[in-house]
Amino acid sequence: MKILLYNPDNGVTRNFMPHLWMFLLQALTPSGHEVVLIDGNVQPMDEESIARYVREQNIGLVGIGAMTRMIAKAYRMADAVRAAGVKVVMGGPHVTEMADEALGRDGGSRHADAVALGEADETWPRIVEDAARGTLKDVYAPVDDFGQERKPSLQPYPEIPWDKIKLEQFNLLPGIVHPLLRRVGAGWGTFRIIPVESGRGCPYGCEFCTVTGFFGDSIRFRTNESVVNELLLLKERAKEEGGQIAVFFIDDNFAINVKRTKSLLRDIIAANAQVHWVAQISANLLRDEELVDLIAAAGGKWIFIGMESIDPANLADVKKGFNKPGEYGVVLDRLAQRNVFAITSFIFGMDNDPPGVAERTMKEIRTWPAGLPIFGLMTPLPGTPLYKKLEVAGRLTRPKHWQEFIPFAMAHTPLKMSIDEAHDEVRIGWASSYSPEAIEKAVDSLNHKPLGYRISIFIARLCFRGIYFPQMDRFAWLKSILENRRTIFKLLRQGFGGGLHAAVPSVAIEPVTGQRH
Ligand code: B12
Ligand code: SF4
Repeated sequence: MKILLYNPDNGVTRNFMPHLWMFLLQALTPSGHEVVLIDGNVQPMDEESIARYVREQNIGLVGIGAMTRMIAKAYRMADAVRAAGVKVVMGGPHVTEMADEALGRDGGSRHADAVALGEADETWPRIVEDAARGTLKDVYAPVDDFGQERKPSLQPYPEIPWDKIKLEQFNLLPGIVHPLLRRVGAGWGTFRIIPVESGRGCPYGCEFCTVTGFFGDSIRFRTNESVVNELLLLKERAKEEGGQIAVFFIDDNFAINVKRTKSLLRDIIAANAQVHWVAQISANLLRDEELVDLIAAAGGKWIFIGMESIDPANLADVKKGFNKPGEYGVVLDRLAQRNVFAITSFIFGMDNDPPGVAERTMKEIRTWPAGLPIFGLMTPLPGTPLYKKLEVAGRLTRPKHWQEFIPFAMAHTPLKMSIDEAHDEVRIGWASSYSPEAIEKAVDSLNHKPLGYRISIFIARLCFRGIYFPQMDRFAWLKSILENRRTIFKLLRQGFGGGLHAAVPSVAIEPVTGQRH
């Protein structure tokens, strides 16, 4: 049987990284079946083209995975596939919470022939065999013979053949610049970010988060050896291709067990398996100096920190009181001293946020080392304690907000401002962090750092700008480049002043093969 795994586009940004679930399920597919992957963010498709594709390619089963914000598109694509006579199985965090919606048991129309609940590592081979036999069931739950929930242990972990997988669609560098970059320096043909997980689960249970409910509070880790081998495979591929590969450790809290993280980082260093990487770590765990030293030595370049708010009352309200705003600056300085920078994520529209929250937060951010701030709105995702709380209180204004997804729009009324005011706060956060002036300031503030750091912050800011301000086509990119010409000229002047080689960003996109640790 030929199987298509499809991830719909989010309609707002291009994807900078493939989705791990597709590669994982491909690796877990029983032999004898062929699996093709299409990520809609890089290969846009509409209903007609997916229906044509499955017919022309003789696809026997389509698997669709989606987060809540992509689910409306996922359902439309599933409908088109089913209308073409091909079975659809859906999985991922949204349908796990809303299986009845996907199966048409809630009064709406049916979109999926089958739904895989929760982690599908162990159910996927069964789904494929059932589909091949024509005995697909409605629901596949990860349970043992006694009906008890069973979470995959991650030991053993499937080997994802990164050395053979076609990754052309995920090259972040536009084709037009390849020849030029090859002349600038060896190792510049491609640049990709690859998702790698080293563990699953987070016990913290923040009110707005899907993770504790979905992956459970039982934390599971792969063996150090299996992670190290994956990194070595990626490093080897980058070398062979003359390209760049960076890794995104997608674990929700990469340092949730500090002892184990340190041991993994030490093994990465010992095996010379360092590539540049990004990971998500909560601020409280970054108090540990030794951990931060090891992060830097093991290739860590960017740490994503869910700061959420600078107001302790907000944090306590959403059960994230372990975040201590008073120590944010210290933590960020500690990282920056080791040339590791932070993606700092904030949520506006929390119940204790009055108008002016964006400016107050910005004031604080400006005292920190330049990083990448991002701003979102409090969003009640299905299945979260937040959703239930707001539903019970009758505060949901769009209880099924995902059916008509609007980016950066609230689905409930906050307590201390109106919905429109909350939308304004988010706009202010993005506009004042990503205006040409703000970008120039951020780059200038790193004048004491090597040129490569400044270039990498600049490129990253331009890319992150696109999360809020649509930047989907060449014209939008050209406009953005033009607006930021002052900073570009400054960087170029410094680059040529120090020789062209010095202009090559040495941090975010330094050749992974050029070991310097
Ligand atoms: C990496 C990641 C991202 C990446 C996404 C890009 C990418 N290429 O991966 C980035 C950083 C861009 C991102 C952004 C966002 N993310 Co995100 N992200 C994650 C994260 C940390 C890891 C995803 C992952 O790979 N997990 C590991 C794999 C193995 O798990 P999985 O994807 O769930 O797949 C398993 C099962 O779900 C199932 N499965 C999944 N799909 C399918 C399909 C089929 C057919 C089958 C059978 C099974 C199946 O099988 C897999 C193996 O067990 C998750 C949290 C988490 N730990 O999962 C959040 C998570 C998915 N993100 C979330 C959110 C909310 C967002 C944002 C909306 C945040 C924001 N406010 O801006 C944005 C929106 C992104 C967008 N582009 O639209 C939520 C989604 C909740 C929901 N109900 O939708 C999560 C769960 C985190 C959370 N705090 O709740 N994210
Ligand atoms: S620490 Fe992060 S992953 Fe864990 S529950 Fe809170 S928001 Fe979710």
